[in-house]
Amino acid sequence: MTTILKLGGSVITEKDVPETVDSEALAAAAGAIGTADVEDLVVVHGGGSFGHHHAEAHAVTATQGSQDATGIYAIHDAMGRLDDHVIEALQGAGVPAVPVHPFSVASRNADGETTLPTDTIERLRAEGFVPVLFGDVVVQAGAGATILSGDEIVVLLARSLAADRIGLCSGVPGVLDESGAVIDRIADFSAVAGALGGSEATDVTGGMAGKVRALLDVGTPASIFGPGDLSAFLAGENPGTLIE
Ligand code: IP8
Repeated sequence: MTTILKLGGSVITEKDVPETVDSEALAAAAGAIGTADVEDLVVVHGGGSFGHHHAEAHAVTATQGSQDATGIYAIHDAMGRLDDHVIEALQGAGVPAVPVHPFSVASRNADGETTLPTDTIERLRAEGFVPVLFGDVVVQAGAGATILSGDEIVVLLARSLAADRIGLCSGVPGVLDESGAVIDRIADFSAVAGALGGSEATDVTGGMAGKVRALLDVGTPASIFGPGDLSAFLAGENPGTLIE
């Protein structure tokens, strides 16, 4: 049973204060992972106040690249610093976490299609490690490097590792309807298009609509839930919104 868990950047960092970890939230998430009985886990985390701050400063987005090595490294290096905190917290909670830097392995063609080879990740899992990836920069044909979001990494991994479950631990308790209530289950985008701002939203790195569409496409059952529900998800429950 392979589980891919994303810790949202807004969960583990203070989103509005540059390069600030939310140590309490990170420790709580790491503790929940450490005490859970998950046999085969891959962790991905977002950028929060580390990556996004630097990406903005260097005007790099998922589609707008840069060939400035200094700027690209500044973004990658900030994400590496956040990843150091994540690895340290996970290891401190007894999780055999080790880093896999997407910038060193992923690549994108001129159409924006991303390839993320997984042989290293699979070997790490076979050896009992928990690979930890993160939203990063990615080399893109003709554009220098662009942003590869943690959400896109989750989708790529779910496909290539034939994952059984996806969990997105986010700053919200699930996908919300027009009245602000959590939608329990989404099986069809058109049923929730109104609540999510319309079916024209297709950007997988963008808001909730793009996220839901991308997860429906993958076909792996995916739960979107808040930090308080992380233990329940890892115990096999489907808290928040189940997308399948
Ligand atoms: O927070 C973006 O990852 P996300 C990472 O999952 C960077 O969208 C480098 C901005």
